[in-house]
Amino acid sequence: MALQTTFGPEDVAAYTAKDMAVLEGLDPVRKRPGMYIGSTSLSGLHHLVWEVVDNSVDEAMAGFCDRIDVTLLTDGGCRVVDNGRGIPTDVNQTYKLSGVEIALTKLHGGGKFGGKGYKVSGGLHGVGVSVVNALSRRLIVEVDRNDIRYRMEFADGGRPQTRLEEVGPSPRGRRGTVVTFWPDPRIFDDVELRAQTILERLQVYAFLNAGLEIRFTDERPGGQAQVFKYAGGIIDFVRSLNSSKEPLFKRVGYYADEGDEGAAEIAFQWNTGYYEGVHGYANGISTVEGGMHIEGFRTALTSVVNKYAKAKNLVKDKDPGILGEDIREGLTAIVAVKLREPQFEGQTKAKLGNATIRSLVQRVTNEKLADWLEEHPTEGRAVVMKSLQAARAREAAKSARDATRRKSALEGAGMPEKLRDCARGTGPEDAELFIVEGDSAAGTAMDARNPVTQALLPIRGKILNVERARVDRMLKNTEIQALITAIGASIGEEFDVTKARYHKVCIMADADVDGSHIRTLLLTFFFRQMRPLVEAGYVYICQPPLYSTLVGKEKMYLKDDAAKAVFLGEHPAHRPEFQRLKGLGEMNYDDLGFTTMDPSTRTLLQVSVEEAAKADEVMSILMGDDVEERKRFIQTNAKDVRFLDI
Ligand code: 0RA
Repeated sequence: MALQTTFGPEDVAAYTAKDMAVLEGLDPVRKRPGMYIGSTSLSGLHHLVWEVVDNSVDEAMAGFCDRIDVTLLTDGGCRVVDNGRGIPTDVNQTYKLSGVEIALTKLHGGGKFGGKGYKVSGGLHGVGVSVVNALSRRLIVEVDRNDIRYRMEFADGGRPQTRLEEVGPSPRGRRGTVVTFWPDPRIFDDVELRAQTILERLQVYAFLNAGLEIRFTDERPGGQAQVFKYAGGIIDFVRSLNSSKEPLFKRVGYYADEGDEGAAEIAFQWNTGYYEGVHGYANGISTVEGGMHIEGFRTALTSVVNKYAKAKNLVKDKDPGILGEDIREGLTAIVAVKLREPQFEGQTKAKLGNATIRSLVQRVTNEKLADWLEEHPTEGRAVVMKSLQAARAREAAKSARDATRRKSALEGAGMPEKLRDCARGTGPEDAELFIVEGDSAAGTAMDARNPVTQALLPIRGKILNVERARVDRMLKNTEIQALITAIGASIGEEFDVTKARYHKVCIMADADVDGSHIRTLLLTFFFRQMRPLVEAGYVYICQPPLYSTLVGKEKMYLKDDAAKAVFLGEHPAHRPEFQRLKGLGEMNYDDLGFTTMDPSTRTLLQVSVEEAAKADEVMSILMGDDVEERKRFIQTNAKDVRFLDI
């Protein structure tokens, strides 16, 4: 932050005309606000808050401040109070201005001087509070230093309304700075600060500065108040990010170190999911585009875990090689670095460019992560096992892709032999694929379908069952390969939903436990290998009825027990003669067509991503390596899965 206004004797001596040139007035800021805060829309408006808070956070990072209060006032103002050292109030001999006036009315060219350690930080552009002043219709700064309270007021984009005045004694023992500002409506499209935006940012600041207490109060009508304080810092951050997920192990790993290049602090924990959540920060600023710190972390992580796996004999010769992406599946981590002159690059200036920090993070991770794994063998083993599973799934996906590619190369645009395709007079929008469990059901469905728009792909449920299909094994299954070819849009990262040959892919399985197992398997497969198909809303579940009954001469179908109960409620005089439709194969083609396939009478359930994800979760528990977890799951969900062969 370019708010270095410490004017000790040595600084004054070091000052030259060249340094003076870096200080200018605020006119350029009002002329081109976008240059300083990015925009004059909401993001620019909030930049004012970040700019002020960053200064207080700098004080905290330098070890002089442990509490920051941010308050949104009813009149549209924003107040930031800290208990840091307070902006210097003495007069600088070179400029003949107080430190406060310099900080609030002069632009700093970013030249940082003095200071040991890494107390540089803050403002994305290093612009400082003077920019906030320039873009406010009113601003008041109050400083408590040496038991004296100082005050100075500005208006209309930073014009002093008072001198820096001593307004009385400080409240007992109080030290620090208060900045209150009112954004200028002549600059911003909208001057209403958003509580949620500010809250989220403040929470991150609190996570990144262990022990720092940040209070937020929205005094506007209906506003809320919150306190953030985390003794565990980024350890608590990782725990919170994983709180909605299922951690692979309880402990959150942590290591930190520093060198000439700067300091690095890393916290990590895996969850049982498949996403990578590695978040980088440089001097408290989020680097969503990544950068050198993230590169260093990834490189070392891959090497450390591979070395560990070999050293502990956790991988066998036949196992696939573990890549970085395999290790990062389900990893939640915070990589926070501090350095002297962060270079922010990239589209949104959110990528850290300093190459020295890459070697720092890499070296620290190589040493300390290796130590951590040595000290935590249970966790280390879990990480290697999860990475191996990811590697297997990745390799299986690749060979499945290759196999389908080879096939289509050999057979032209050849479709699987089992597929009973539709005539597809129109495009894929109207084409439907029914994945049918069992040969006899497929026979009935052949008679019931509309051959112009409805295709059939019979699947033998048994095969999937027997193989206890984990996704990697599933991909080797010929039926699944037929499915991939039939849909025609590849899988995994190469999946291209615009190539899908059907815009309705309907899973048709019996309404019993086996049927539910196959549904779960297929949903897992779609979720992991064809997610855009689910996201597009192209995946459906057929709802074949469980019962039929006669009302007079007319046959009625009832989906399930609930539907039966409703029916009995509505027909109290009905003689309880219900036919239980055991399987799809037992229905005649009329019934199947009417209840399940005919668009004008059927019930189809569209699958949401959440549902597919849920299926995937159930699957990973049922098929995973954790026997204890599987037992627990089966006990708590006994009603649904007790007949499953596991
Ligand atoms: C320059 C030098 C010193 C502190 C600050 C600026 C400072 C600025 C802000 C803005 C909001 N809160 C702040 N707190 C401190 C160091 C002063 C010293 O050496 O005593």
